[in-house]
Amino acid sequence: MHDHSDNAVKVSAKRESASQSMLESVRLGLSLAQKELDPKYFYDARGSELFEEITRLAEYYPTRAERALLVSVMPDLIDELRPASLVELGAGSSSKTRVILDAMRATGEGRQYVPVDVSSDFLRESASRLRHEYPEMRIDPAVGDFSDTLDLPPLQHPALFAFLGSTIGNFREAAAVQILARIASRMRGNDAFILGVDLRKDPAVIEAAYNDRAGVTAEFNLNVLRVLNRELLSDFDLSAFTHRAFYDGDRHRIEMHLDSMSDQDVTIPGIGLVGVKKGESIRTELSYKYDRGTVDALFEKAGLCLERWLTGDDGVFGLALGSRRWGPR
Ligand code: SAH
Ligand code: AVI
Repeated sequence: MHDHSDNAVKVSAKRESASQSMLESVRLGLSLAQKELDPKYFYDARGSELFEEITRLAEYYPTRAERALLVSVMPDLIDELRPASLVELGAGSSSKTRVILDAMRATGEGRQYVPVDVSSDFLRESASRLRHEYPEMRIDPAVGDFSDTLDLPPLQHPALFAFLGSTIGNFREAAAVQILARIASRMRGNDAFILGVDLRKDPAVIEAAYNDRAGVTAEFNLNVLRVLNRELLSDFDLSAFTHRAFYDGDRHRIEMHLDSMSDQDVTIPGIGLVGVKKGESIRTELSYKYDRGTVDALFEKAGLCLERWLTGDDGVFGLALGSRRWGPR
């Protein structure tokens, strides 16, 4: 009984501190000249479902391209690395991860899978499906924000750390390096790391992926306001904002915005009134696109060595295999 109520107190304290940090993050983001929101707030259960829908859109090529690459390289790579565990950051539905889990099953040495995600309910549901599909593996979901800490259960080694889907691209360089360095700090002995990145290509192809005709990306974008209204009791009027996404070829990144259609005052308890002018926007996401050189530089700064760079013949998506750099540079 004690354990149960202690746990309830811990859970409620954790929620309290999460909403306090959301309030701080929103306060800071909306005080900038270019208003900004942290993209992690897209992902409540509905946001995670909308992202899943995005991955099935004709225009959204990254998921299909990464899956094809995983299918072509993972069986041999896993046979070579023979990991006992897989730790995945931002796992979502773990849909593509099954390619890796199947290869781990084939070696007979895969014993543990640790999906890490902020989207708590979605993660737990996905974990319970995985337990049925991979009864021989220990499925240890870890709810958490990898840009803050990486609270992991005890791991079986060698471990393979995976960060797929080009989610690294949603972070500016300094924040991306911090996340990669945090992963590197968890690596022991001959643990390995695999990073999935969307590659630079025809801007029209990239822009289409973030401006689908069915409007799913627009719904996903607006979901951040729905999350804020629920969590912070704010009163954003979703019908007064429209989705806009464009590729910045100089910075090699997509920017996603919510454009305000009118002059409005939004009330956010704990912050107060926030004025948003007609034509002003809130930037909700960046999505950087890479090449081998930029990934190499990120790895270098994070204390990782780029061991292998894998792309399909089409050059659409890249997988970078890394090891921890133990010695001095
Ligand atoms: N890896 C999956 C999902 C990518 S979507 C794929 O490749 O399809 C990005 C995922 O990262 C979402 O599931 C989201 O909830 C999670 N995420 C985003 N920011 C996060 C953060 N700061 N900490 C932990 N998870 C995060
Ligand atoms: C999760 N992340 C890598 C996606 C991306 O492409 O940047 C999120 C997304 N935003 C709009 N569509 C998909």
